Amino acid sequence: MLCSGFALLGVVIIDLIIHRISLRQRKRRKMEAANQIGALAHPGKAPVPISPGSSSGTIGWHLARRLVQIGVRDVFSVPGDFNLTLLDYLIAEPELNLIGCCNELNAGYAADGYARAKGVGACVVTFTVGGLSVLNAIAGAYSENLPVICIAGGPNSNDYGTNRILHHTIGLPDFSQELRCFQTITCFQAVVNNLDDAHELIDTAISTALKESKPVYISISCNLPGIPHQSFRREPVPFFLAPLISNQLVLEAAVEVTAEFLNKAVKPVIVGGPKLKVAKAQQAFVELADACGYPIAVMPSGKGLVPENHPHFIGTYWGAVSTSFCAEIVESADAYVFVGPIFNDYSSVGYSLLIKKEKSVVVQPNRVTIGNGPSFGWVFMTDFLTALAKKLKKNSTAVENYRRIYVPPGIALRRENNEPLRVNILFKHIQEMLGGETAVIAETGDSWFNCQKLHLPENCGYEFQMQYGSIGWSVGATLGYAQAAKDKRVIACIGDGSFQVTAQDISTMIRNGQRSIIFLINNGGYTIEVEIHDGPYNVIKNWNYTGLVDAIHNGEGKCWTAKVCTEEQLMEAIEMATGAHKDSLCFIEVLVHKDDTSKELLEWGSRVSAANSRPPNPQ
Ligand SMILES: Cc1ncc(C[n+]2csc(CCOP(=O)(O)OP(=O)(O)O)c2C)c(N)n1
Ligand SMILES: *[C@@H]1O[C@H](CO)[C@@H](O)[C@H](O)[C@H]1NC(C)=O
Ligand SMILES: *[C@@H]1O[C@H](CO)[C@@H](O)[C@H](O)[C@H]1NC(C)=O
Ligand SMILES: CC(=O)N[C@H]1CO[C@H](CO)[C@@H](O)[C@@H]1O
Ligand SMILES: [Mg+2]
Repeated sequence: MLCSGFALLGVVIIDLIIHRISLRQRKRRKMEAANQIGALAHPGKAPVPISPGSSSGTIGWHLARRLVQIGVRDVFSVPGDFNLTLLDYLIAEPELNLIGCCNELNAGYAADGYARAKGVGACVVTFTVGGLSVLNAIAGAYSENLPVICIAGGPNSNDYGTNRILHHTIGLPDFSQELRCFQTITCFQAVVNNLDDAHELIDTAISTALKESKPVYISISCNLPGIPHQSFRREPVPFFLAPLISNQLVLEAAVEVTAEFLNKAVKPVIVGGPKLKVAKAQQAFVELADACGYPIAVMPSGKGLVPENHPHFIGTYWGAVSTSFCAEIVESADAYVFVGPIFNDYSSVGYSLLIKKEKSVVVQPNRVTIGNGPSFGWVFMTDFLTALAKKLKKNSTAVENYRRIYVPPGIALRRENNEPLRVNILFKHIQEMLGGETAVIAETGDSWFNCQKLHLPENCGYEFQMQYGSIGWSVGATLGYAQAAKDKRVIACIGDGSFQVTAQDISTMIRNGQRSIIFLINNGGYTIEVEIHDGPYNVIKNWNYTGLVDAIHNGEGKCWTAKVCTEEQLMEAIEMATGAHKDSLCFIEVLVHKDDTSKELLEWGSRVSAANSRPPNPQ
């Protein structure tokens, strides 16, 4: 699969090269026209556009071409004087679209959302003030295994190794803080302040991001983007990233031991985790499930990676807050295969899972461990699952048990007219909106739990940030995801507290003609925090959220807002958002009671609270 992916990329790239010439000609005409208008409007101050012919042979051109080759079409940015010339080279590339954001944090989150939909994302920021502002988003991309190329404009190359104090720094001659911060949250850092090694550094950074599926940092001195250099004379040859190949002998041994272990189990199950995505093993996972007949469950952080319409799907395994009957089947199994799990304090509900290591097989992207051992390395997930599928005896005992005991969950009660809207009713209606042409984006907060219970139809996207859990992520991620996945309508569920962190970039969504539907769930505070540990700090100032979005809209672009307090108003708003306003950004503020939470949050909150407050171990 990996191989065919690269072959496809190759074909796409050749295609792009062929089209480039005609696109360049078109762009040149466009720029000439724009230049004439600009010259009239600002005599003597017209920006000097880079004519496509003259940009080739420079770092700026090389970087722009590389981004296009790997599949980036939109770059999220905030300009600054340390990087403006670089931006000129990016906009000179006909196939790149620069999207200006309100702040760097959102630009980083947008690159994250874009990478989720397209496989890779990029953002450009200025030196230190921009770089330090985007850090939180890049750390989040690391936690989610997303290849995000974070490009920062750097100081003039002559300033390295001098004692000068530069602006946009903390006022010391040492200006390496930005680099040192990025060292801890990216898998590679390229500091380009010399043309001679620029080609190698840029290419190593970009290819490392793709190979490791992690973010990288590229800093480019602001005086270099436009200087031609021999190494950039030719169009960069597209990357060929050799696929990882398992050690055949280890693979055989791992499969043999696992098959022996599972074939003697009475009611085995399989549970998919979040690393299925980075291992690109979703298809192999389904093939294994089909071949062995075991039930398949998904860990909360893996939601969206396991097909929920599969006949063996039994729900989300999340310990005490699992979907109905799922935990019972998983925890009573005598063997379970966890594929790509991450067990942390949240996914383990405060370390309360009833899972025994000796009954488990843990399949990671490059390693398989059976029970307390043995453990096999340099075995890749897809190879392993595919080979294991051929060696397992079919055993449908656990699926049959599940079907015997299963009772469907209750349906939210119909309320009297004008009764305040309940969260469970809101999500009943969101469920009805889902299809293969939608994607759900779930913000940290009670939306984690409410969205977790949505039943995803085939091809419905699902994104959230459960390992890192930084509130505000979803606004930028919605912007980036919608820009990358034009065939899907994004449905974002965002709490009021989270929205207050990053609200500004609603502006960028409107400016780019996006048509996402945002449900702003206004419960007057940080409800998820209330359930872990309450205090006066969990109450927030109420805003006029629709008023805010209307003010940002300001009559430019297509945006529609509504405030809803009852089920009738909600139904009417959804009808408008999917009908008359289907081509607009739709923002629906849903007012609910401050204590109206999912029941899962109540249970999970008390368990996480107990784990947080474990006393120190005796010394
Ligand atoms: C950047 C960041 N700051 C603080 C937190 C701690 N935190 C976790 S959830 C949360 C509140 C979320 O409130 P809201 O978005 O309104 O969600 P809900 O009320 O639905 O739970 C806070 C402050 C965090 N996760 N990330
Ligand atoms: C499952 O495996 C057990 C142990 O090998 C076997 O006894 C049982 O018949 C199998 N059940 C089904 C339905 O395949
Ligand atoms: C909230 O904003 C809207 C404009 O979008 C306005 O009509 C409404 O009066 C405002 N509400 C309050 C309480 O000011
Ligand atoms: C607007 C702009 O391009 N700003 C600066 C970017 O860096 C070069 C090189 O240092 C400067 O000449 C530009 O003024
Ligand atoms: Mg809230």
